[in-house]
Amino acid sequence: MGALDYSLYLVTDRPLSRGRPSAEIVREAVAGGATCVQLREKSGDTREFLEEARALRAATRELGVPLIVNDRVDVALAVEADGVHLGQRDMPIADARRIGPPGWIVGVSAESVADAIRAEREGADYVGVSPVFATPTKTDTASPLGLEGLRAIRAATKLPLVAIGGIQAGNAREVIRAGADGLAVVSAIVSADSPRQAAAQLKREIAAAREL
Ligand code: TZP
Ligand code: MG
Repeated sequence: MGALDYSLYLVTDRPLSRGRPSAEIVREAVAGGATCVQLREKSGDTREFLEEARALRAATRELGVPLIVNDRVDVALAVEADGVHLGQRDMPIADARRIGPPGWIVGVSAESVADAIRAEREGADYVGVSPVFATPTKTDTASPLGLEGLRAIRAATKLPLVAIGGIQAGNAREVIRAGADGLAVVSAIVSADSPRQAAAQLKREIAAAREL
């Protein structure tokens, strides 16, 4: 797979989706302009994770957007996802590369400049800058980097940066202006009355920030 469009990177979250299936959220969000989808499952067993992954693989294929699986290299491989997203305590990049197919996308979360530099050296395809702002969606995060922290990571690596944590329409422009190539969003899309409209609004903010 060539360079991805990370502009609006939807990260799924079933508990925050108000009873709507993730495949439906994905369809709506992509209709609104989401360019990339990450399946993130933090509870349930492997079978359940796999079923979700298969459903999202079918939907994302049909929609023509890449599917990245969070944490689980085995699940990503089993459903032929486009790649995997790894945290600092997940499988190292080199191991994921060794067992993944050629051209696999390997993204890594960085909570500091040092993490981002290491991710680049180890061959990550992109860096998730985490978290930019405080968020109730993930409670075990490092302290928020803020826009300053994001700028520092921007200055330290050439890799595409996908910012995550507390991102919504009201702060989207400043995050892009601070150097993010894309916005990774959970609650502002999955919990919205209309994930389609929420995604479209975020896309407009991204476009506006890039025009400045
Ligand atoms: N990693 C760092 S913050 C976060 C993840 C998965 C959650 C972001 O959720 P939200 O609802 O977009 O703030
Ligand atoms: Mg992880």
